[in-house]
Amino acid sequence: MPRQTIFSTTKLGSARQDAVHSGTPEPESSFLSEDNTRSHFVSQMPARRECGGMESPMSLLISDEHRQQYVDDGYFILERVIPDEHLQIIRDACDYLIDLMHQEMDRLGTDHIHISHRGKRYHIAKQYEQAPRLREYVFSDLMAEVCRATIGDQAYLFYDQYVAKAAEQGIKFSWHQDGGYLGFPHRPYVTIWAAVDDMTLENGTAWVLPFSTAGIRTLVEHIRDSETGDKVGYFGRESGIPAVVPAGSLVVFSSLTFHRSGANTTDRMRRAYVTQYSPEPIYKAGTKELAHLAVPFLSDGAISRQSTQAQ
Ligand SMILES: O=C(O)CCC(=O)C(=O)O
Repeated sequence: MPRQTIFSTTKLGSARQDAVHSGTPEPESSFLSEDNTRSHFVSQMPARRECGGMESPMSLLISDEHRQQYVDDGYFILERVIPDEHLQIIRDACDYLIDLMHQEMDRLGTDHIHISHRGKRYHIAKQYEQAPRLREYVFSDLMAEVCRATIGDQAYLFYDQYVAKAAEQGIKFSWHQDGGYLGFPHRPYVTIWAAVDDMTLENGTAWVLPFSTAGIRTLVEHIRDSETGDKVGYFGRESGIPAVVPAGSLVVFSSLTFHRSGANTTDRMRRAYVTQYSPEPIYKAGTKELAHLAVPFLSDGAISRQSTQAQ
């Protein structure tokens, strides 16, 4: 059955708004703007795909409208597109990586490493090779399809990061461009934020600020928040658009797109897994030293063998 791509800008009724705020499971997920207007493209999947099936439908997932939204506003979302098997791999990786982070905190005698805070919020970066089978997702057909649609036919894994917010403790994450953490001009790369759990306003989902709302699509200077360690790049009044999406969805945005996330006020952990791909290796400004990773992924649009073989 072909997937249906819808673009809608629909005023939503108050019943729907109540459902969002009460945490009632939603029949359909969406980005909601502040004025309660839905304004994004939705790829509807009749069911989750199996891994390794005969079907190769990936090109159907990303429409011309998604591509245009990425150009115009710096983001798009794909709902329920992560195959079940990969979602399970990502979930299993969470406990494993948090355990490693605790071991490292213990070793250093601290409860705070970079922007991770023990028992509250974890940002576990560049550990994809540690967690069993995680690379299968990182270098999957799905990631390849998103890369081709956003940064083109050359792609390198630049960064990966687990972002887990503990129940009732998970603190918010400030407005930033991912490029703000890099801190120097670069050819934009793409961030693929995967919802590992159902995402709600209450559990601290991610919010994006479309280019057209921010009024800017270039890198801005970020300022470090001394309390959280977060870098902050937007101080305006816009609140952005929250990603109220089911587990298995992707929020795809540019390294120049402002985004943030809320606090987790629920009694369950909220998990997201982020991978970033660049169209070329990124070196620290004025040096030949890589800023982060540069694992070859796509070459002329094809998945490179290097990325599929275990290191
Ligand atoms: O999942 C989140 O809380 C947001 C993560 C984020 O903004 C980032 O990793 O840049």
